[in-house]
Amino acid sequence: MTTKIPPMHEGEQAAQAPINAALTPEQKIAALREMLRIRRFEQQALNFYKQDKMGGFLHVYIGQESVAVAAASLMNGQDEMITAYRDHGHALAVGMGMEECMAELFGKATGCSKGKGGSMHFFAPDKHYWGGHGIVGGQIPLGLGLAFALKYKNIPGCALAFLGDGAVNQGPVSESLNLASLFNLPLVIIIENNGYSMGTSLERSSSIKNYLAERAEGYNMAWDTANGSNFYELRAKLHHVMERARKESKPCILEVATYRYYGHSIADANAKKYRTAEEIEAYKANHDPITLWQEQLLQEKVVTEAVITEIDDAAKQEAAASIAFADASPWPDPESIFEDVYSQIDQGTHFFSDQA
Ligand SMILES: Cc1ncc(C[n+]2csc(CCOP(=O)(O)OP(=O)(O)O)c2C)c(N)n1
Ligand SMILES: [Mg+2]
Repeated sequence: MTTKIPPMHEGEQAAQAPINAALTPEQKIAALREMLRIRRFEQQALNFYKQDKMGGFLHVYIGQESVAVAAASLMNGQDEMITAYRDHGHALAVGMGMEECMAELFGKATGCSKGKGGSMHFFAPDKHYWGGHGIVGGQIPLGLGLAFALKYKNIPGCALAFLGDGAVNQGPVSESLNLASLFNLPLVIIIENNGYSMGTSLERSSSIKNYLAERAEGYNMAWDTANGSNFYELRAKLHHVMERARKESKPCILEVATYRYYGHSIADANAKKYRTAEEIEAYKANHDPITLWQEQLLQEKVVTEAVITEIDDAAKQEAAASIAFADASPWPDPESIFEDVYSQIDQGTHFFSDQA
């Protein structure tokens, strides 16, 4: 039995999908703005990481921005999102501010996790964003829990759980797939397949026939694939599986083909050893999601080159201002290390039930 979701709205056709045809010029520009904001934010972050302004690791999302932006653009106030440690793009896409995010990278008290989480632990439950997790695949059982809670509380939303191509092979991911299908949970699993897990290529880490998402069949679950460089296709496919999860309470896997331009983390000493400079350059030249979206909007006459420059300049300025904010912010009080260990106790709020 095959459970692949029937191919629809692929490539060229995707622009005509109702969810895309309904987009206003402002919404299309907003998507471009979000992608540029993420890129400019992370370019500043990696510069200052290299200047020793941050502790721990820094995993940048540059090259993958379209995925988080497309998903966030479809969230309806009742959907939830969770991801791994490559979490800055998702955070900005759901509406977190650059200042609180940059301050978190600097380890400052004004950061979104009060300077105690760093790059891998951006959180904003009030924006339905549940982080930011460093244990590979560990966010998938948590995403399953979000989906279970939605169903249990009769909330007609879906849980979006992102993971990488390497994380797919973790045991808890298999356990989660089984339970999601067995309990018919509204879980949308999005594999951001960027071809590598640290320095290991997909071919060397995963035993597959064609696609990682095909593993869904072993759990009697639907699956599909999407081109991460095509914003319209991403939105059409995501919308389809999100609606199915919300309305029919059915899980699925959507595998997105994407690519990261930098090393696994900025401290990745092997960054230049496991793939060629030509491979990276070819991807940037032919598949960059921001360039392609810009070209699409120019072609549709939604923007001019001057408007793109204006939006990009604003994103650069906002990112630079967030550096100044983070640098000037105070360090956390050492005593605060004991606070915020348990969300309900320390904050007195349980966002999830509040927002039902
Ligand atoms: C349980 C566990 N094992 C190993 C690691 C070390 N580790 C961190 S990221 C990573 C690779 C994951 O790659 P992928 O899932 O493809 O995500 P990407 O970094 O490409 O976004 C590994 C092995 C970890 N953090 N947790
Ligand atoms: Mg990967």
